[in-house]
Amino acid sequence: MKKFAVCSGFLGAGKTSVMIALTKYYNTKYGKAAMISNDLGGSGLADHRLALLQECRAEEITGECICFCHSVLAEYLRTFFDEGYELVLSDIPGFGVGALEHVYHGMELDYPGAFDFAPFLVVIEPSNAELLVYGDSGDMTHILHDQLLEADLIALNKCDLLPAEHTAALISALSKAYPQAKVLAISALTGEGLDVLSLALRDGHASMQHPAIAYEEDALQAEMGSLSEYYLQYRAIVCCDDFDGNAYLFSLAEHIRNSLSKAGREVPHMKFLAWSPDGDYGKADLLGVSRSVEQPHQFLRPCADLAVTLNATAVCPSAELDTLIERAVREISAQYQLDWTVFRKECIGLGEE
Ligand SMILES: Nc1nc2c(ncn2[C@@H]2O[C@H](COP(=O)(O)OP(=O)(O)OP(=O)(O)O)[C@@H](O)[C@H]2O)c(=O)[nH]1
Ligand SMILES: [Mg+2]
Repeated sequence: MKKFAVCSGFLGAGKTSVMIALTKYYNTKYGKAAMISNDLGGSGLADHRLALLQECRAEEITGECICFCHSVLAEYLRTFFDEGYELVLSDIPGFGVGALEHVYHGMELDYPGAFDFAPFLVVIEPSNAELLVYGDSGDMTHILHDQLLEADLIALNKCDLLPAEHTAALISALSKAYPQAKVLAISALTGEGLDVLSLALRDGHASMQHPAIAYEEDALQAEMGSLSEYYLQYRAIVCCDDFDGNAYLFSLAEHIRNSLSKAGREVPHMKFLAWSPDGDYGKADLLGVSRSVEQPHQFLRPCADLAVTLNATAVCPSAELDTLIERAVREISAQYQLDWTVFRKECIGLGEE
């Protein structure tokens, strides 16, 4: 059994967290699992680094969506399968809509019979599930709806944040609205539901359905076109003995959140990952300007030398985003007396020339 699964879902739904948790769980229970992080910028993704820091077998495919680079994806899958990996998961950049057609059907056309596709997995977080089930129709709900139409498996993630009866109501509403999919309640954080999800991926098969995606390509492209992708990597040398890496990441995230909010911009997801040479690391996430900064992992020890990676998808013109983030890094790093050197920066306006 050698399966490949796409893990789709909206920005910040928890795709990377689910892939990491599932890969680890699968390794302890069933066999060898591996993961691929896919994004549009150059190499050195925060998601990939996070997977390595958590000791997962992981690779990254950068610079292009796996929708459009089948030979690269096929090469990675063959390598993993030759190494004895039985389940390989990959996420998808942007909104993910169309990935079923482009990745599963596209790969089957290019390499007939070569790969066994696991059920197409879509991860959704409770606030977006609520928007979809109980909210008004709008651009956001159209995108979420189309994502779920593609699903063979829907994983309602972050269930640790909900009371049990609330989870049950959402599962029931999603099952009714998307009868083609099996709907599961999971938590990448606590591990809830990973047993059922693992077995569903291991034993199930992709339906290879052709869903009638209602949202027009043009409208989707316009939505995507309002986004900018930002990738920054720098090294920071600490000058004082009492440097607190967790406070530094929090201050940085808070500064950027406030600046974006003041400018009337939005940030579906921005990741702040920093690690020291001994493998200790801290992570902060911004999941919208109106939500508080989350710190899912904290440094355990003081550190003197840091590598920092910031990745963001923001609803903001690229030049403005660049200026705003640059200023935040400069001001907060000065406050914490860090000597910092940028070694890679990319800012891509998806709708800009
Ligand atoms: N409470 C809780 N938080 C979670 C869970 N899964 C993920 N998160 C948090 O949700 C945020 C986003 O998670 P990611 O895994 O980075 O989401 P993603 O879908 O990969 O995001 P993009 O790569 O931007 O598309 C992070 O702060 C995670 O720590 C969960 O099960 N419970
Ligand atoms: Mg991710």
